[in-house]
Amino acid sequence: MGKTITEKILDKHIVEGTPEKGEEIKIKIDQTLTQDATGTMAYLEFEAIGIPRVKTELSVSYVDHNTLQTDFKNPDDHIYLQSVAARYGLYFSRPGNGICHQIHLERFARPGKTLLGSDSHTPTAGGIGSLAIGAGGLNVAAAMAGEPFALKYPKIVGVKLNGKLPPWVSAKDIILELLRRVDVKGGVGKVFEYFGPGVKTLSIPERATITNMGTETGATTSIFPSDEVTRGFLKAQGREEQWIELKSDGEEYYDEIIEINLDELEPLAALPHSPGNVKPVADIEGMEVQQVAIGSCTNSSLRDMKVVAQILKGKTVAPNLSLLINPGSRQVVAHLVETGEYKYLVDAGARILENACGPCIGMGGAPPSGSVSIRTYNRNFEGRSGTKDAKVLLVSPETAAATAINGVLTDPRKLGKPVEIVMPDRFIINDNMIILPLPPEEAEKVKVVRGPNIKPLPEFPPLVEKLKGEVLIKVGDNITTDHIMPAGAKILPLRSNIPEISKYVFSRVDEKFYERAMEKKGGFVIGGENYGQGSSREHAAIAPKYLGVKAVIAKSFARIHSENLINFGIVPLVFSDVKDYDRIEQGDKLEVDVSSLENGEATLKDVTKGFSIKLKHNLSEMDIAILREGGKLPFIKKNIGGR
Ligand code: MIC
Ligand code: SF4
Repeated sequence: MGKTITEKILDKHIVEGTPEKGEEIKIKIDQTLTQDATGTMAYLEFEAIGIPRVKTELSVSYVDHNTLQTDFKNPDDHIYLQSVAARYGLYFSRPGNGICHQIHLERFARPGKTLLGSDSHTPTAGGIGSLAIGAGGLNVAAAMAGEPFALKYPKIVGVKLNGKLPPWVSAKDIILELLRRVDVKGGVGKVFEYFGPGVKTLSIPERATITNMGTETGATTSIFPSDEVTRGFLKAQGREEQWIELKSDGEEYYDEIIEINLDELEPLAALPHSPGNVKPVADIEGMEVQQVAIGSCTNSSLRDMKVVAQILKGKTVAPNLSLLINPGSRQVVAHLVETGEYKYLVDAGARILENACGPCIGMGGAPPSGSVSIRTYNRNFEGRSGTKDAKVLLVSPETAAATAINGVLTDPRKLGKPVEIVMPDRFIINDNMIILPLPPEEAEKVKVVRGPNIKPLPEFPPLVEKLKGEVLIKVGDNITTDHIMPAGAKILPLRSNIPEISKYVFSRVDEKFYERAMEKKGGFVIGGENYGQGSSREHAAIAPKYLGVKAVIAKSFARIHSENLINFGIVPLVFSDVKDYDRIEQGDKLEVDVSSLENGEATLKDVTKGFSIKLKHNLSEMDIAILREGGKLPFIKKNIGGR
């Protein structure tokens, strides 16, 4: 029987379980990536597992999130990461080299390989035909230790691209169109696999923009075929020998098909505060704008920067706004410098920032109060920019650049004749900011350096059968990990220090949460649909666990967050009847009986109101075993530690 690309890669990597939709399988992981904000924790976990060297084909540690360095904390983390990489056989991409997903695509991602990354936008590598999945740091640490990654065999949605994009419409508009149709949880439990005649019209960075932001649908991952375009990109990166062809055996093998006619697309924008809130730019044109920000792992490739440079050529950034640009990597900058296009950006008055995540994660570049910020990024959750009342719209580089010169939200089609860009046949390859893994004999001698900000991992006891406590907070639908554990310039530097970062749990939603959790000695969280959407940060699980959160009871969960909750011993439970959500309030005293999780159930007694309800869960046998041990670290130590 024929197969899709996803099935071909999954079936080649499967080490446990049966390849049937919805069944739990375990797959071998070929490559891993981490970034610094999740990486310090991931390597502390890897160290705790006790394996002398990574067992993957390739593992890379990137530094791109925490580069503000307002005090010793971030640089200390960087030194820790560099020394850990040297000690355990990893590649280390030095700060300044660029954004992890952009560099991975340029230098390491390979068609047909599996990649697990401690960042939710790891699927960027799907643009080159890699099966790339985002996960919590502990799952990545386990993969580096040679453990397979567990996932539910996904449904495979074929996204058929017909035709060709019209002028001024680009890859970002394709993924915004998909988000418009399926919204922020339409991808849960699914892989979006692209096919059809439109695929060959898209370059690898354009494909990567689409797979990157596929994350915002909640999908397990997104993937493109590996074709002649892929081969050309790999050749231009000096790694043509890594090319293999990957294509689906036919439309009939997809579980569902979504068709997008590229010719019919127009410039789109995701309005505040959700990437799924998509409208045509033409409908909201003329909106006053105070900031334009171009970059992030979604739109910082050479293709995107060249388009922006050509639009800005000979123009000046409008006086009422500020234009911030983060190129994705040094390779991108080197090209822009070589062709003179960098000068177009400088001359136009762009504020060119470091090759890093920057304002995307609130590390500088916060917009003014109550302002509108037009960004090429992938997330516009409330407060993520660092300014609570700012309104962030997500758009293509074309729309952003047109807006930057016009001063108001502008449909780029208004600019007239489309700009032309010339892509190089061969990229400028300079890996001098990537430190290679040391041979084992030398690696063993390396001493890991731990600054004072790097605190040991807290240890958590095994699960008890009856969980008791108060509802500490009740939240609505689509609560993001940015709500649960905010990032930004003040909080991100605390990622290696759980006691400190815990003080900010839910701080943007309810300033009193930390105090209350401490006073009540922990308790429960009640959530709506898609609880924990967004980032892979396991701090959104570890920090609540540290504050004594025992279970989260929600209408449904986002995949990565649910995995993180399990990994740190917080039980993710689901209402059997969603109407029960309305019956429970903050402050209610609850007793949750988890003694029968193995039978697929749990019961909740609301002691305050005097009623009992049934709960369910989506936990596998292994998840339950992990929870019973008190989390994945004690579980792994028991099963593979010291091997
Ligand atoms: C994000 O875009 O939210 C982040 C910051 O890259 C996160 C990872 C993190 O919180 O460190 C992600 O997407 O997983
Ligand atoms: Fe960095 Fe933003 Fe991409 Fe996250 S989404 S990896 S913060 S650029």
